[in-house]
Amino acid sequence: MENNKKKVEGIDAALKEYLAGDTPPELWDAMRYSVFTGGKRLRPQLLLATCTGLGSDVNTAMPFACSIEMIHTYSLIHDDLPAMDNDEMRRGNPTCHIKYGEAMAILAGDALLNLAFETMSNACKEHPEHIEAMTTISRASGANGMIAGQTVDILSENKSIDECALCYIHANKTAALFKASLEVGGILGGASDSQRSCLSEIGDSLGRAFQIRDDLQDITLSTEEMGKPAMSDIKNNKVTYVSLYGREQALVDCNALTGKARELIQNLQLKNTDLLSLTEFFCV
Ligand code: GRG
Repeated sequence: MENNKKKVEGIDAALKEYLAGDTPPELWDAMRYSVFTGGKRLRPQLLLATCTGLGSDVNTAMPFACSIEMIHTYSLIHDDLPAMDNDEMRRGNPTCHIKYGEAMAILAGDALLNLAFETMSNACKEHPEHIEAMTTISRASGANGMIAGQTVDILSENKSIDECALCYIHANKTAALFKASLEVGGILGGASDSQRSCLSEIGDSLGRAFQIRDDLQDITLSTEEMGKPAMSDIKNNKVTYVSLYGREQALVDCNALTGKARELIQNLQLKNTDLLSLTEFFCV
């Protein structure tokens, strides 16, 4: 845990440097508020753990790790907006639009997305061979990834969707960024083709497990423990993994996906156990 705290501090220190702008202050305050209110930094940690596990250093990977976190944060700001999930609390604090107003929240999200790509393109100036890492993140966060998942999720509200549609939503809305974190760690760490396909599978499994865990927590944790209203999916009339398969099956499937990811990680014979340790966040 001490080791994990140090890693999160390293990511936070780098994010602070990228988010050092201050004009206009209202915009940068809203951006910093959303980035620095208690995120677990799971995606950047996965990216860095993969890269260092393959023997590469943290510094080359840090701009990409921070960019994934900026994109994740923008997606949360926009997801909380009245036009999407209409949430007033996140991580135990008022959501960005509640604190800064809807217009500033939209702009803060837009600005974080742009800052992510500015950060990655600056990194690619020094290492043009890392352009593939930026392409991977663009694809995973865009209309063939996270935004596609969010679109189908929004279109499915108040509808009884089937297993196939729910699988599509989870694979794209949630798992795509986790998968990209592992893939980018692999690209920057110089993984072989077979290691890279293994990393994609690990990222996809962890991402799906994470969403099932989130669905389980929605019905088992209190509002205080969640940092946002409990039972929100049920209240919003959304089909979840738990409502479709039942709690027992969801527990089994979440742990099976994490177990599969652990097995694949062990087969990779990485140079440290950081990636394996991170899988603890994906079990129930
Ligand atoms: C608005 C384009 C767009 C996409 C939104 C991320 C997302 C897509 C929606 C969030 C809805 C949700 C609760 C998804 C479940 C998985 C998830 C992303 C949970 C939050 O991730 P954590 O726990 O967040 O890693 P922290 O707070 O640790 O940063």
